[in-house]
Amino acid sequence: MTIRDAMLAKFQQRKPGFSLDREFYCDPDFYQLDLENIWYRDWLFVGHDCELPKPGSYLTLQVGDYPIVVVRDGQKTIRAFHNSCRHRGSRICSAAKGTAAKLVCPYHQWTYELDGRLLFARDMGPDFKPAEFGLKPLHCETVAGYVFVSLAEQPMNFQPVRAMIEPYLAPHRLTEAKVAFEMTIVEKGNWKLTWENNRECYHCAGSHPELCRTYPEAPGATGVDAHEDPEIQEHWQRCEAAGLPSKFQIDPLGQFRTARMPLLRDAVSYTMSGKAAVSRPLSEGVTIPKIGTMLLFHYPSTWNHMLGDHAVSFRVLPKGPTETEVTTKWLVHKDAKEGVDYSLDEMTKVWIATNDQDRQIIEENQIGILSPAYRPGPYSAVHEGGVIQFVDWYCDFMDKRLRGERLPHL
Ligand code: 3BY
Ligand code: FES
Ligand code: FE
Repeated sequence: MTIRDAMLAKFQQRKPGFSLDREFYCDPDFYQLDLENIWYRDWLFVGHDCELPKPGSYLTLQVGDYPIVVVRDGQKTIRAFHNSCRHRGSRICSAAKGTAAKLVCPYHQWTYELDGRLLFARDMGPDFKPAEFGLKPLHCETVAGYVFVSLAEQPMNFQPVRAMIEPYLAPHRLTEAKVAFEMTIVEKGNWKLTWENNRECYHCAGSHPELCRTYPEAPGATGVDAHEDPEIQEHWQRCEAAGLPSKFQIDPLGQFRTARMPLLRDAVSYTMSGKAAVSRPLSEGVTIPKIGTMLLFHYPSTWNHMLGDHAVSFRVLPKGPTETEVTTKWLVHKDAKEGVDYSLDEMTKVWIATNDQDRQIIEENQIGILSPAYRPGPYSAVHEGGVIQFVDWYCDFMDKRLRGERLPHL
């Protein structure tokens, strides 16, 4: 039986509402199927366009086997390329971020224009045609301050993502932002465990004392049954009346969602006091005091919290069958000054603590799953509706991909 058939058989046999079999969380061959069918084919959040402020600004990342560079070209267009030289393949940019007038390979100095064209290659002979050796481009889309790339030759249609998330993000002006602080952690757990943990707040009371000061444990806030919660309904009505798109929306395949959720009591931000962390707000046109948090996820690479005063984005990247990298960025208005308009410590304290708590939970979850005694267990329908949604999305999506079925977005 091939690995593909083994995975398909597991989808056939799986008990809905239960966690997955062990292989999904640790087997290197299953991990490879995840890479090939999800990570190498879907739109992935890579960073914010404010991180590429001028021509020549670039950022790099590694998605599975693929090194990628995202760069703003001379016309200010954001482009993405395979970060692999067309001479003998060396990685070109190795810094996480930087600025370069041209992209110069460190090995033999082949020099590329910011739009990927090969400009210069020393002593390659009269027959050498530089036009044939430009950097290989990736599909790249920018929406409301978010940059997405796809490694697929024929990517999924980005239009449905754009149509849903643009109006929700627009009031938060991520295009006018700067990254005030960022942090990357590695969780020793499969990427799906990172997501399962993110999609529920069943664990919050036990693990997140700082976050629980402001973020509601009510299952509707994190999960998929917000419609049943009168407080959330009331919040949507108030926010939408004030011109802020707020209602829960999820795409037909379940891959991305937007919703604006209330915070607890008088809280307006993720601080220990619940008070705003930034006096010069990021969001604009907000005429009501409590807008809560706009939650956006897009599987498999990002979840986000948009507040009135600042925003927090999270990027997930798989590093191995049992290793996942999570990068968190705190965004403020580009003119906000540290020490004057905000204190970094006040703004970052809650999520630095929360991320570390989540890392520990995920690592313990992974260790327990690695035990041969592990068997899939039942999710709480009350608190873990979001996890059930994620796992159903994953299984359905992979099943269709492995069978070569057309997905509606394609
Ligand atoms: O990190 C998140 O986005 C979710 C919601 C709050 C905590 N966690 C369950
Ligand atoms: Fe890049 Fe030789 S590998 S110049
Ligand atoms: Fe958590």
